[in-house]
Amino acid sequence: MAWGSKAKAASSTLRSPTTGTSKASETNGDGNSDIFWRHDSGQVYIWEMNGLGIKAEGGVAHAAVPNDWHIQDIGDFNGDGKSDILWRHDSGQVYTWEMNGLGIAAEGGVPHAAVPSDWHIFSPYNFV
Ligand SMILES: [Ca+2]
Ligand SMILES: [Ca+2]
Repeated sequence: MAWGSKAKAASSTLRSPTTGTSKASETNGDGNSDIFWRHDSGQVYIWEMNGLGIKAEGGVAHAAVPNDWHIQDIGDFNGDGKSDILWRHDSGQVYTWEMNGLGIAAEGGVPHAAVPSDWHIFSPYNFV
C-alpha cells in the first residue's frame, strides 16, 4: 500500500534525518511486546520478541516514511489485541497503521482536519 497522497506531498520537503528511534509495541498478538525500529532514512523494522530472543524480524513492507512524519504513540485502535502505530505529520495530520505481525493490515489518515501543533497527544487510552 502506498503512503497517503498528502504524505507524498510532504516528502518533497524532506528534512535531513536526525536520529533514529524505537518503541515497544505488540504487533503480533502473542502477548509479548515487540520492538518497532525506525531508521534515519525513514525505513521501519520490527523485532517480534520472545523473552530475550527475537522470534521473527523484518522490515515493514512500506515505503520509507519521511522524517516530517513522527511516531506519536502506539495503541490498539481496532481492538484486535495487536498494537497499531499513530503517526503525526508536522502539518498536524494524523495517520494510523493497523499492524499484523511484520505487516500493515490497514492504514489511513484519521478523518479529521489537521490538528495544530500546539495540541499534543498525551497518549492513546480507551475512554469508552
Ligand atoms: Ca508480540
Ligand atoms: Ca490493533
